[in-house]
Amino acid sequence: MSFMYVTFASLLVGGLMGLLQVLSRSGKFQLPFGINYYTILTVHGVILGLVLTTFFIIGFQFALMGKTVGITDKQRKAGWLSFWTMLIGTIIAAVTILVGQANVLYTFYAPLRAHPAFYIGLALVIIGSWIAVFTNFRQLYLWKKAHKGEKSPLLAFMVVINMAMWFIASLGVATSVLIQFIPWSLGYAATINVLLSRTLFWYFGHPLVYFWLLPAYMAWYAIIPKIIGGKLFSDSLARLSFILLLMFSIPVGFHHQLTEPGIDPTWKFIQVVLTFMVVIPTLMTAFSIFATFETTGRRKGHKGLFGWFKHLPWKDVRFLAPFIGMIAFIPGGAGGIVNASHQMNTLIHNTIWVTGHFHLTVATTVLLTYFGIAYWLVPHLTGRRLTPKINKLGIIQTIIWTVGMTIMSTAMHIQGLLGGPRRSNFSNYAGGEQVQTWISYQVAQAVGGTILFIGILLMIYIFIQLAFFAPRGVQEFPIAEEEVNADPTPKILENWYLWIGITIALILFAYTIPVFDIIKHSPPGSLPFDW
Ligand code: HAS
Ligand code: CU
Repeated sequence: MSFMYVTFASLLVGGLMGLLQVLSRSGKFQLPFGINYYTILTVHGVILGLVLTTFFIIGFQFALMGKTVGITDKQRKAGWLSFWTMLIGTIIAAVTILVGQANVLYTFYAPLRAHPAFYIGLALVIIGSWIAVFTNFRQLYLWKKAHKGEKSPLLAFMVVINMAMWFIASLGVATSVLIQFIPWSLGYAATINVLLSRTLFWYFGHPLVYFWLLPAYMAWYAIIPKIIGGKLFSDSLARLSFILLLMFSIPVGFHHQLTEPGIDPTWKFIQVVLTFMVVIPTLMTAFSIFATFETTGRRKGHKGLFGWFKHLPWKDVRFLAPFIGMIAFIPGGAGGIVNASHQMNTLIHNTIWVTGHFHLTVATTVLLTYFGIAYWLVPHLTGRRLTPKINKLGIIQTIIWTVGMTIMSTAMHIQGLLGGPRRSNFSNYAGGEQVQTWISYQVAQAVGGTILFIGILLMIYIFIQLAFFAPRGVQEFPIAEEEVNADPTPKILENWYLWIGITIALILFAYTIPVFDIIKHSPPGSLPFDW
């Protein structure tokens, strides 16, 4: 529950920043008190992209582990240590940004330089998350020891995959922060290798987006079926798709650096191929979820080609919110395929199209699923119930979100194609001729963003109701079961040495030579750019 408090406090703070941004970028609104646009942009990205997500995920995963494999007192203490380390890190980083000492955005690209406290705060968030990683590993390990020969519970398996991915990936950003950014910001090193820092960031940055997505997949595979009154579609398929996501999430960071000079195109090509591989487990997921919907509906006796679809529990927000999330992933994922295609990337890179892409993926697909989880997880934890009234408010919230995001994200995609930049405040570029071609889309974003902010206020209200005021009761923790006659899950799917081995081999293959090149052939390091 503590993790949830930080999550929803972050939603409010980060969301307010988002509102200020869309208003500011419309050119019709000046930030008050001389606040720097890039300060609020950094708060927005760090608080929503890094803090909200990480706190929600780790809290949710602790809940899943506790329910499936159990938690000892010692592990609970480790959970608290993880929480406080992350929270202290967050506060240090947040204060540094708010006093204007870290206007470097959430990607903190060198040579933009922040006050050392910003990097130290981020390092603490990562270290805190590692405590959770090893606690979760130990939870499953102890369960396995006590249940020799049995297969691990599906959700615990999924949590461990996500944490393994997170740990391997965050080693990249931790290296960069410890070896490059902290010494440089403290003044021990005069210059910094920009290309290396960005490469280490994206080695982490792409798996980061899958670290956000996998908890949503956990809910789609193993929780939604229970909510709709069905069973797990296939335990083996779910595990296989998580293994593939682990393997193909990390060796692909170059698809964020396709326009970056200094990386051999051959390696960009190889990483793009690996990027496209990730579509396979994603489509496996889509297939099996809709198969669950259909088999459940047919088993309940709904006839015709689409009878099962009509009778899905549309009025249950625990289902509706994640479902809209799934639908948003169709345009969101298709946009990702555009981004990853080298030629098309040259058109959309650094335009607000990319912002449109990730507001569909992380801010709709992922976030609506997180909301869908919170509707039952929060009352479950506080010993309350999701009442029909709050459920209805949740449905309204989901609709507000869908409308606001459709307007904002569509406008972002179109403006991006017209060349509208991302990561920048309003500017008419001294003439304003080109700005005129896209300014109406920018205004549409202000409209969509304002609707979204109303959605955030409603969500905060719902959260407070569920946490403190809803009537006492027992809220179910929905976990789907397997079919009675399900095929046994092949043992090989739990061969951690094999899958982590392949993952590491792929990473070494995709990164060793280009990183070696980057270190060997780099131009002299860059001086800091402070503002
Ligand atoms: Fe992305 C940039 C490529 C997925 C998040 N992405 C970003 C950034 C973020 C982000 C935050 O290659 C910005 C980073 C920054 O600040 O610079 N992305 C992809 C690809 C995928 C992808 C190939 N992204 C995500 C997810 C995210 C996320 C997931 C967050 C959660 N992305 C890129 C690239 C860039 C990028 C480049 C860099 C751009 C640049 O130049 O800067 C894939 O994983 C997508 C696979 C998904 C699909 C869709 C499958 C459809 C499904 C629904 C099926 C439902 C059905 C039912 C079929 C192929 C699962 C239909 C039934 C009905 C009844 C309707
Ligand atoms: Cu990516």
